[in-house]
Amino acid sequence: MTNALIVIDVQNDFCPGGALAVPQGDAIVSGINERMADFDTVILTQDWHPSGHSSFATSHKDKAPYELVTMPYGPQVLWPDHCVQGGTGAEFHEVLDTARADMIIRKGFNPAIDSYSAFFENDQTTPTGLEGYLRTRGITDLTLVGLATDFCVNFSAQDAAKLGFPITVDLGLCRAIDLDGSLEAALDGMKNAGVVLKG
Ligand code: VGL
Ligand code: ZN
Repeated sequence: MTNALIVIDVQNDFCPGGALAVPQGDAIVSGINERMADFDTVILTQDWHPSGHSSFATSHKDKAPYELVTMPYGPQVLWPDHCVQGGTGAEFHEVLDTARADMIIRKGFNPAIDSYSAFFENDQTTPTGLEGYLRTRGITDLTLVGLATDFCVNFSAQDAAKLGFPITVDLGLCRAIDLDGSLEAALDGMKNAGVVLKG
């Protein structure tokens, strides 16, 4: 058995003071660093959008952040501009121990498609390459932590379960955005998908 800790989007824009701040998003960072020692490998994901990305409300006429639109691939929440490639908001939180990571996977770089999941873009078809990385390295067991519980952690966890990986989400090391009941829906969805919820 080879296990991996996958740390989802612990970036400045998702922490207090950032463009899409998750309440207490920074409170999990030192705990995540401590957990790294329990894993064979550590993987970080980095939300990484070009400016003018289609998930930004500013890219849509007469739309405000947190409104829902229909994209060719399905419903999409519109967000404040965040995690713009090369900007400080896209950098990892300064306390995160990035040196322990074997792999950093970027996502959301396709201008036309958002990517909550570390495995597939929001069309649920275009792979990020993470599955191939895990399989070719013989990594079998996954634990997810990070931001945000109800979006990128949720979609990543459900995709991992669909791909057949044993997957645990350590909720004590995650924080949620919680838009209109999205946290409860995410917890139900993960449970139904066979994700083990811890903490
Ligand atoms: C995320 C909204 C937009 C996340 C990323 O990391 O959960 N949420 N982009
Ligand atoms: Zn994003």
